[in-house]
Amino acid sequence: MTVPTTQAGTPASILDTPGLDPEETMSRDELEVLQLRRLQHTVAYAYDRVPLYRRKYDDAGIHPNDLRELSDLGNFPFTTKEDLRAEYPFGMFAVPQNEVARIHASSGTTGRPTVVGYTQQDLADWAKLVARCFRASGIRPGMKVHNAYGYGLFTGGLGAHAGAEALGCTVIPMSGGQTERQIQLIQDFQPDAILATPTYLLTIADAMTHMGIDPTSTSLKYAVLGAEPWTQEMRHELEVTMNIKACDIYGLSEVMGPGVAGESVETQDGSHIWEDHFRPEIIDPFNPLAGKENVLGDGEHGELVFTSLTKEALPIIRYRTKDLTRLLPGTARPAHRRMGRITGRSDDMIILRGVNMFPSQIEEIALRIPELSPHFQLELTRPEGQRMDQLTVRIERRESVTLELGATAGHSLREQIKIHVGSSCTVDVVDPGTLARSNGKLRRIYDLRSGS
Ligand code: DLL
Repeated sequence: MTVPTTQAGTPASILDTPGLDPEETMSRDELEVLQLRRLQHTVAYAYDRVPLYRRKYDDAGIHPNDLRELSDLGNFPFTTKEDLRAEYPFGMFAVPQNEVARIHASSGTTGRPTVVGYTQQDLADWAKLVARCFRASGIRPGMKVHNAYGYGLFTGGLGAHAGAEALGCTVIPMSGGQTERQIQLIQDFQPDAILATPTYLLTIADAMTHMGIDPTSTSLKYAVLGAEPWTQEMRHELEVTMNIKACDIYGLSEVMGPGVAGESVETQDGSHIWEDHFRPEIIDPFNPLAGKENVLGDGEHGELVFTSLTKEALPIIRYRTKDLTRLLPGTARPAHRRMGRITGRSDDMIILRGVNMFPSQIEEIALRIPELSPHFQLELTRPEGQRMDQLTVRIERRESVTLELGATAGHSLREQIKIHVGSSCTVDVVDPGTLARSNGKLRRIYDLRSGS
């Protein structure tokens, strides 16, 4: 999501939304008092109960008592995905197993899965925060909500489910996949809102058209989309195609799941981080030394780092998300800072002939060319005997566009990428309906370079 840099101000009417939590309307000063109290508790709690934190802090010569003001957090060591993997499965848990009410885990495609746990209190806090996001996105108690996030070990399905219930909605627990059935149920049950990844909502809209259903004619009015990067251009595409208001929801399993941050429908200017439960920091990912001088200021781009302030089963301190963004002042919830658009993850960055690029940049450029669809893949190859990597953007032309016009649009995409990203690539415009569709988080990059 592209976010304006200036603070838009907060019309009083937004803060009059019925049912807001008191923490949503408190002042920044009040919020920081609460943060410091909770932070001091969490760091001491983690040090007492989780051997990894004790070891790390002892090795670094730092103690929870050294945390006297919020910025002192910058002196504590980071926690990484590798730490969680090394402690697989339950080494990071701060409570005995009989107090763990739920376990989730990442898919673990690139190694051991990371396992996270929740006490009953954690689950209640999580549901409250997801409900907060949905309310901000326009959903109200009594509405019917179609949940197309995947149920299971992934935090999306059950996390969104509990949040919608906590808000007082009627939940339709559809999960991901079975697209035709989803569409049938949307037709029959007439939900007001849909929860899905942006690319899966695109799949649904696309399939509706193929089934002869006008996607603008459904009962849906709101969509709360997340779990993968998406752009302002994608928001526009989905809002127009489906005649809905689409807001962002952000989160990650290691920190909680969906609901760490959520966007307001009135401003649609990026997700507010719920700072009564999480303390965000931005660091330089390429110089991630501990020490508060390495924490970047608000507005500066870098890697997002989170510390949980209330979690019991899995307190997480200075977790490096690998998500690249910046912190911006709060608008619709003035005390809570917003996160800018996530440009990408540091591990999704393509380095092509020395130029850094992210799939979201291609999305942004491609969607401004009317003949091209939002369905695209990026293929990285290194042709035999060559030292340079090659990027091929494979993208579908829109249904109504001829082969010739599609090819011209492809040339234009190649030019625009050269101008805006600064690197040459090949663009292959393919027939509509030929690229794999998303069922949840879409894989955009196919890295076919030998040895990778
Ligand atoms: O994707 C949690 C979630 C579920 C969020 C449903 C929103 C909706 P993980 O599977 O642990 O958790 O993946 C977390 O997904 O570090 C980001 O890279 C990415 N991500 C999540 N939300 C957004 C978003 C869930 N709104 C990883 N925009 C994170 C961009 C997102 N990227």
